[in-house]
Amino acid sequence: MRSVEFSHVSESQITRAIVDEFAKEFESYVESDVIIVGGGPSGLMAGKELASKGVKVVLIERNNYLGGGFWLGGFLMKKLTVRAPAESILDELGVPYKEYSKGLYVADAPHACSKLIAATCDAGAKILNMVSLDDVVLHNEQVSGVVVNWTAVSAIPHEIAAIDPVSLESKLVIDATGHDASVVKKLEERGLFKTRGQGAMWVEKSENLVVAHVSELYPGLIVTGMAVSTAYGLPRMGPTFGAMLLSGKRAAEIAIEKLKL
Ligand code: 48H
Repeated sequence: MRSVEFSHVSESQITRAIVDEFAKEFESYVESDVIIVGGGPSGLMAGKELASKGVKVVLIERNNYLGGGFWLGGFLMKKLTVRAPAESILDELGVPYKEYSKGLYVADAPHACSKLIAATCDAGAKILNMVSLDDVVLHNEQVSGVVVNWTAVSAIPHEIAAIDPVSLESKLVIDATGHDASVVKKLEERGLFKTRGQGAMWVEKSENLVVAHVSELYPGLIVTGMAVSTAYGLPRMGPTFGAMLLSGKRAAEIAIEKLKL
């Protein structure tokens, strides 16, 4: 192999580059238009749509990796399905797929997931990974941001270190935390909403209902993806992702309408 001469850069300069750039970016997102909690297919899709329309958006993901359930499709078999008309989103993202039967499309999950992540980042959404939702900011009965902490903090027993979280403010928050509906549950803890819990499997009903129920569930809080099923007690759809992508798109449309007011 031919030798390669890398540029002369010190260890301290590498550290400075990381600290400086993180601090600048983090500071600029302490206040944003929209905070999305959850980086699965619905959250990524909402982030891509919002950022591509010039909305200042930050996406918070508790894991190191983005994508949620979109990496695997179903049953550890890394093939994902969407039903018509959601193949239009695969077209938009440039994801190859095949029509398996009428109106049912199959794609490679890692390929689709990485295209969606790249599209969201390319559109300009900022990502905070390894950061978990701790609470909501509530001003005058309006969700006005989130309280967050490093995910690693939750692994430290409280007796060893009590590490306070910080707040990020926004005009709107989107709950895209999947089955957990973590943001909605923060309202439930205070008696402000009653989640109905996810319904049983019924694919034919489920996807239409999920997209139709994407809404501002509480002032300042829009819900999307599987969090919609959990919040409103809708049937689940199993390993098919059309409603996740289209509900993310719908959440972005609702957010844009609200931001115009
Ligand atoms: C920060 C958090 C927190 C938190 C969770 O589960 P997801 O893929 O969610 P969706 O709704 O975009 O897609 C659901 C889909 O993957 C699925 O499970 C389907 C279609 N199931 C159907 C069925 O019948 O079972 O992604 C949610 C993301 C994950 O990356 C979590 O790590 C993250 O949200 N998250 N991030 N703080 N408190 N809670």
